[in-house]
Amino acid sequence: MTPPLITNLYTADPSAHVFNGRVYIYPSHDRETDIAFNDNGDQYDMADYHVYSTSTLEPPYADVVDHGVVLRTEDVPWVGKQLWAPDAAEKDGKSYLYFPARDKAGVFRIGVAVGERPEGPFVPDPEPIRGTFSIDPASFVDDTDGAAYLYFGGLWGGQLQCYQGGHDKFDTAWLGPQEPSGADKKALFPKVARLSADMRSLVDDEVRDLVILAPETGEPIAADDHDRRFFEAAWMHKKDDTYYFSYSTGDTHYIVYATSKSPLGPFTYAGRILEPVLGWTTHHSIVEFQGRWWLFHHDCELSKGVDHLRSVKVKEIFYNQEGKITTEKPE
Ligand code: FUB
Repeated sequence: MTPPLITNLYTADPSAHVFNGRVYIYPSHDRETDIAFNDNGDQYDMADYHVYSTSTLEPPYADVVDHGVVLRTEDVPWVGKQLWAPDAAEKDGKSYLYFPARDKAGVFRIGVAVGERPEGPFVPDPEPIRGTFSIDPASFVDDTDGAAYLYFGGLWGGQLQCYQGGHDKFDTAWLGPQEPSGADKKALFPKVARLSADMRSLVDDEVRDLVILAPETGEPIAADDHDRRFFEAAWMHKKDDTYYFSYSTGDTHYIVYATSKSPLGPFTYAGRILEPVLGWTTHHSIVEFQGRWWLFHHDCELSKGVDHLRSVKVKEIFYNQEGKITTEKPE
């Protein structure tokens, strides 16, 4: 059994980046609650973020540093509750923490907080990023041209299904653990937006669908294709000239990926990266460090299977000659 990378707290949804030659990890901070479990995710009632860093990804993980609390619910004027999966970016000497939370009306939004260093602390903007909604922001700065993107979205408790009538129309009839289904229905797409030069707003407030196609038909993945349709946990990375968009399939518990030659897509489904782990949720990130590629993820082994008490782990991944991701080292 792989040991957890982080053991001083329960942590989940790890977004890993290499800044200044060191790996920084931006996880959710899970905590005990007496909230009844449900499929809306109410039991994931997190109230602050810690940042971690390390210079080595080999056990026994002797150099993992907890940089302490970098942002709390009460620091952010618009937040009501549930600080879910965050991500971070660095640009022009400043650090940016992107985070989803329910606002005071219970609607998930995405906020940004700015810091002077990757380990924080971070000062939040007073309002959520205009144009954003739902959960699980993932930022990506393209090394080709420096353009920055924000990917986001999540079904059921993440509320993505409430925007089928338009990005500015929140339909409360779709609240809860539901999504489109039926023979001729397309899956809902994750979202992508360009980040402005200040990294704190979207270019033209514009949010687009990130289309994921089935390779065998060239058509969008079907809503009933629960082994491959997007559920939550967006992540983008690039290797050579290929963009890899990876995500969780939610109720089928896989981490899967799709590829494209553009960060805006369309993407074509390409395969699985992680089989189901112990616990309902699965969420990950992928980063290159010292010439090797690493999959950060979480499971519930340390809490002996308590769904909302998760622990961050890391394992090496590989690419075959065609650029397909594999968890086994090719011969
Ligand atoms: O941690 C809360 C939620 O659980 C995340 O936002 C989802 O991706 C799932 O991991």
